[in-house]
Amino acid sequence: TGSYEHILTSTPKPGVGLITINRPKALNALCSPLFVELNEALSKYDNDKEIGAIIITGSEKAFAAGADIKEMAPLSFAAAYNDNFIAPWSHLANTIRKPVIAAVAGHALGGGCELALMCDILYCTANANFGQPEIKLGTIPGGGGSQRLTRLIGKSKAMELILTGKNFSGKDAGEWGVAAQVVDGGKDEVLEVALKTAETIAGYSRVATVAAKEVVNKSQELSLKEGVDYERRLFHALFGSKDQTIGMTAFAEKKKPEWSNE
Ligand code: CO8
Repeated sequence: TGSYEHILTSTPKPGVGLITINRPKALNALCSPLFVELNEALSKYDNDKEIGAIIITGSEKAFAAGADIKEMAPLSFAAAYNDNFIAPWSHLANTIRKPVIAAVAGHALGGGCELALMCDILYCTANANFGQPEIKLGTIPGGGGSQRLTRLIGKSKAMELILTGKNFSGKDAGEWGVAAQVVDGGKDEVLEVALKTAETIAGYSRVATVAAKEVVNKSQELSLKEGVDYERRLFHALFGSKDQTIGMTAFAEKKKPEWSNE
């Protein structure tokens, strides 16, 4: 358990690092100091040999109600540009190599929606409240929402949501393929599902799970041929891992594999 001001961290299951956004006064609005803590906790788990999967969750009311509007309000173009405001948000998507699961209940708006979309697997409650309401504030998404949402749900739907600021439900997120699963109940139930998946992932070889995440993410950036070539190279590379030998030998011997993570 770390000592942070705006987040809580714990390891509720073997191999699982849990980060709970905990800024109830502001519905978990993502102020810059919160993001510094989130990035630090993510890196700590990413570098921890005991951890195989990471979960990010919020409260019953809010996963996160966006970037902190009160912090942003006085910023000038020069201040935002010179300090590359929001850039640290990319840490999760650009740097973290272990699988990250979002367990979303309540509001996931603006930057909160974008944070959920940066995660590798998204679970939510049926009445979770997603949206990119930036247009209502005279601005546009800044944390990748226009890109990730469009890739997930297509141009027309993404345009409609981003241009109107209209929210969409957890149920919609499930139907549109934004969420891997929509869970009946509230935060506890969605977290339970996330924990099960995280525990499963953490039970496999770290070499294989990190490689699996890497190749799936490449599909979002490369052409099909380049992506398949990339996958093939990494697939070949895994013949050099101890765990592939361990896994295949255990299968042949009808034993449970004991992963070395090498
Ligand atoms: N920023 C700062 N404070 C917030 C935010 C926010 N995003 N959201 C809520 N709060 C605060 C409220 O000001 C309020 O504080 P106080 O009690 O001091 O008045 C407290 O949280 C509780 O909120 P409400 O009283 O409004 O609660 P309701 O239940 O009535 O309403 C809503 C809940 C509908 C979620 C409402 O709070 C709301 O509309 N919030 C703003 C949502 C929004 O517009 N989010 C997008 C922000 S813009 C953005 O995220 C740009 C992304 C830029 C890139 C980010 C990088 C990834």
